[in-house]
Amino acid sequence: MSTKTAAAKKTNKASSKGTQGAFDKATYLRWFKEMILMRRFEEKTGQLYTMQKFGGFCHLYIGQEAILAGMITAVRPTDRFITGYRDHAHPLVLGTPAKNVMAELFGKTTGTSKGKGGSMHYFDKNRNLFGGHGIVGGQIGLGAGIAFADKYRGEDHVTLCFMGDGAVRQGVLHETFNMAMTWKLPVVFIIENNNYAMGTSVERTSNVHDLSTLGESYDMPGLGVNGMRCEDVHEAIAMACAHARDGNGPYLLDTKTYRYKGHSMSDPQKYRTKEEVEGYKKQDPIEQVRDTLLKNKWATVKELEAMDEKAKKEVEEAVKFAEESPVAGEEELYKDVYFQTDYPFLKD
Ligand SMILES: Cc1ncc(C[n+]2csc(CCOP(=O)(O)OP(=O)(O)O)c2C)c(N)n1
Ligand SMILES: [Mg+2]
Repeated sequence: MSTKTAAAKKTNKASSKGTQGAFDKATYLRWFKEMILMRRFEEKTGQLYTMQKFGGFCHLYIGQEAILAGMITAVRPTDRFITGYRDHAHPLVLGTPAKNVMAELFGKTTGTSKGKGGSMHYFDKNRNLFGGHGIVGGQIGLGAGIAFADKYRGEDHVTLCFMGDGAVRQGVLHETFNMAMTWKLPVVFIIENNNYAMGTSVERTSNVHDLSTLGESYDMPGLGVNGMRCEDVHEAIAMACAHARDGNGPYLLDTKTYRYKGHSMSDPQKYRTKEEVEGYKKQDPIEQVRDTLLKNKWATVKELEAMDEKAKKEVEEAVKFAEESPVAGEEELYKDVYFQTDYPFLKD
């Protein structure tokens, strides 16, 4: 007997197809501008971490930029966003000034969370960014909760809930998928599938390697997306958001991407070959967008270099700002921090 559900039939296992001709010059320039800033910011962040300018964990987004660039041209600024700890690029693409993103890394009062969140916990209320979560999969239930609040209030926002391929193996995914489908919540689950959870590949984690099928038991539609192409990501997210906004409930997108750097800053990377990394670099999303801009004569090499220089300058200024900003005084320590004294197990 077939166990395929309606959603299984809806699940499109093939990557969405190339649609390069459908996008205009302005969109490609926007993608280039967004991605080059993310790339330069993260390159500098890696250097600063090595120089011990800031501590804690540090997970870089280099290689994965097409997901956020394709996303930003497909959503409304009023939509909601939540993600895991590989989160430096999310505030950048949502428009948080680079200087405040950098200052947060440095633990300074001018950071997005006054330096109390650091690398893994970016929040920006003005841009509807609800974290930055260090607990793998912690954002999955919270993302559905935000969507529930919007539906309850009768607002037509969509929540974009990002997670890694490792996070999908957390139990909370199943509870959340079930409730989100039952209540038809306006949430799009986006797997930033870089094929590794620390050093463990998708293939070693489970017998199910096609992550776009993970919602089938709940009748949730899913789609595999080429996450190295802004065009494919934009199309998939625009479609999934329209589906959710129209009251049809959640969508699952498995965007296949790659991180060029290690999991965090201390990763000997014994689980993959240099050839594998080089293979993905040949599909670099920034280079792809650059090629399209040049081929169509929408920009000259010089103009693109100038955009790159501008991004580098913005990052340099962000570092200067972060270095010169003050650290919080003692009086700040317990402000905006959950602090409860009446736990039964706490003694005076
Ligand atoms: C609940 C929980 N378990 C384990 C960890 C340790 N941990 C940190 S990152 C990570 C891997 C997650 O990989 P993935 O979801 O694919 O995200 P990526 O790092 O590839 O972006 C693990 C197991 C954690 N932070 N939280
Ligand atoms: Mg991963």
